[in-house]
Amino acid sequence: QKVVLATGNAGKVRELADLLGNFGLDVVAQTELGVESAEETGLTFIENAVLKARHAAQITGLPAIADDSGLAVDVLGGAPGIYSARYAGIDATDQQNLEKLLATLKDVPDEQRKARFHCVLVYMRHAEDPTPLVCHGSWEGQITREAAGAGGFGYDPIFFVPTEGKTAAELTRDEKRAISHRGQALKLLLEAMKNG
Ligand code: ITT
Repeated sequence: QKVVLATGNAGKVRELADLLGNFGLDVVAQTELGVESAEETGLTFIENAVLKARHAAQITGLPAIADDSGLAVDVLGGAPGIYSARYAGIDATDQQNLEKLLATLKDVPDEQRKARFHCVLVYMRHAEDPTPLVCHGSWEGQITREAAGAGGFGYDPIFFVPTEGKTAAELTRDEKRAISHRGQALKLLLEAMKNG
């Protein structure tokens, strides 16, 4: 079964594609099919994931899987949240976003630096699918004072995972996937897809 992965984010593709492939899906990233990113006008991770999956399904005629995710920082009232990719501006790089967050939290003491990643994965069988599969995972951590580690993507170098004693960027891909927001959402999605 061919499925389009409705993301332009290479980090997400790395963390999702091989397990979906092992599950028996023939995964193609939307960029390989020339699909441009959908406009993310939703106000929730769920809405944005549905928008992205629907857009890719519409253009390709294939079933689609989308990932909407982000980082919610307690002391910022859950920001940057759904705006995580655009935190430092509309075309901001991961590095710029991460630096803006470190600067914003400069005077915040260690015990107030709690944060969590969220990931919503959506599977749509076709663009008009009225009952998409929707799965959510979250991951608790703490924002560091400086970046560490070269793995992962996005905010991983400043996301300290207390259970591992390392940042997310210091974990291997398999270690991250075993516990991350995306790994959890993916496990739920594969179970849901198995059941129809
Ligand atoms: P697509 O919409 O094309 O999938 P995107 O990068 O724009 O790609 P989002 O709108 O979902 O994706 O934004 C997600 C943001 O959250 C982005 O800034 C990521 O770097 C960050 N993020 C999500 N998952 C992450 C993870 O596992 N590690 C670090 N940062 C993550």
